Amino acid sequence: MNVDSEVISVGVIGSGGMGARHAETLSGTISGARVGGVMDLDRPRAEELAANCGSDVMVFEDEQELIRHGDIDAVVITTPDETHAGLVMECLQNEKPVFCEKPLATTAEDARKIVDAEVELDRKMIQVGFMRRYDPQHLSVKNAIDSGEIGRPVLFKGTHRNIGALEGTSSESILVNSAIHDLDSARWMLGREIEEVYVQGTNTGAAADDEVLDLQIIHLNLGGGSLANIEVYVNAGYGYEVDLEVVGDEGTIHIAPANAPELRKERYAGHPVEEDWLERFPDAYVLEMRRWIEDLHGEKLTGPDAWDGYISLLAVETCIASLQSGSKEPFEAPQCPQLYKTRGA
Ligand code: ISE
Repeated sequence: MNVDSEVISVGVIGSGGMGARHAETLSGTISGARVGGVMDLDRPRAEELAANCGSDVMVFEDEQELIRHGDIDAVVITTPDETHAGLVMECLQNEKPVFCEKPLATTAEDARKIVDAEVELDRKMIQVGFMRRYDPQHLSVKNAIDSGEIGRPVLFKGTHRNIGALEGTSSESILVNSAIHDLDSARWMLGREIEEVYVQGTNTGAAADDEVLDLQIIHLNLGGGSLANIEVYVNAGYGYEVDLEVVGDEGTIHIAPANAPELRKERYAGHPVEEDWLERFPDAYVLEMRRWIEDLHGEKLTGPDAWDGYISLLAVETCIASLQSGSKEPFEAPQCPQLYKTRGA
């Protein structure tokens, strides 16, 4: 792509769970890349992560200093959602390729500004962390659909459960922070654009907060007779689960139920459930980083891009409108710029 260095020096902004996972992957598992710097407002945590990633990893307290540093070739952003848009823009202004965790921004308006800035550069610089697209279980379902094994896919049935809501969760932030994965997944799996959304929510009473609609059901119409039905429940309590079945007119396909084998013993049959996304998607996180680095060494970026980040936020905002109006809301995707039409492999 546009990184000439034999070993790409990546600056990681944010040293929490996701930042640490990506940094450790980059320094431990992937050839052609290294962690060049770590930034976090929590300096001791940044220092600890930097030390885990090598002896010569720089530690920054200022994001812009990291982005602008001459020895940083590319950037990974894993900071809180509301900081993403500003940091991605800063990367574009400095012409540094950037891998940004989802969501790309917290409003579609900010995501559109990013798209416009990237189109202006006329070069894809951004990958968004929709890691389900790299999850081997999701990929085997996607490959089956694309090879015609279940005929014409007509229904995406998704379940997305978190063990407990993040601090400060609101009915809207569940859509911005969690359901955005499912909206992207439905578009990607079915290869169609959303045309209409309808969202209902309820407060389950599972957590102290009785205002938040912590269980939401999203209905999507993706055109051509394709539908999606997605449950997002952030206070499931028992564990973390992402489940998917796609129904076609010649059969259905379900992702393999778990990473662990099913045990049958003493009138029990079952398997352990992961605690969170880091436990559930270990391979996906490695594969998305590996591919990103390969693409940076190669011709062009092939992963989920700024357009996917933007469209998913437009869909989120339509979901919020539906939640508030209690009605179906139409969704019309804007014209896709040429830059995003050729996605590579
Ligand atoms: C979290 O930020 C993620 O991205 C997880 O994949 C998702 O399942 C969770 O709901 C989000 O809070």
